[in-house]
Amino acid sequence: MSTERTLVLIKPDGVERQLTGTILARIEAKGYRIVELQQVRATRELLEQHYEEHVGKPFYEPLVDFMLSGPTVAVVLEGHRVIEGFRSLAGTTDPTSAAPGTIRGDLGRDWGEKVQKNLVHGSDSVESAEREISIWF
Ligand code: RTP
Ligand code: MG
Repeated sequence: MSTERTLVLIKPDGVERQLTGTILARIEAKGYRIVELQQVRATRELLEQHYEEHVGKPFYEPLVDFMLSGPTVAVVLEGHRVIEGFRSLAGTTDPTSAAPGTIRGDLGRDWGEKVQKNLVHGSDSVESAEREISIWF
């Protein structure tokens, strides 16, 4: 059985642009099940845990400031190979080069800023998913 759970975040740019419904509709159309969902204001402490692998990188501080700029919608998805599947649905990190047909490729904008405001986050492994779900829920 390879039913997995993954943590998806609709980041503050997605919530601000009122794309929550559009993004969730794409996820549901793909067949993934929403098992948890809540809108939250992240704290600096929460983000420090969530982004621990990026602490010290040049984009870390702008990333945290961006994530503090407004509410985030946190979602737990369940499905067959959903970790890889959601990242495929999301597209590559940079919205400019993300493929058309993906969330970032179709809906993401290049804001010309230090951090990639790329609408969504998705866990990248089973271990990350477990760790991140326990941080947000
Ligand atoms: P995510 O974790 O959000 O699903 O995205 P990802 O795996 O594609 O990207 P990752 O390398 O884990 O980076 C986390 C988030 O940091 C921002 N970032 N900006 N300016 C930059 O070069 C840069 N690099 C990363 C993005 O918001 C990225 O999603
Ligand atoms: Mg990542």
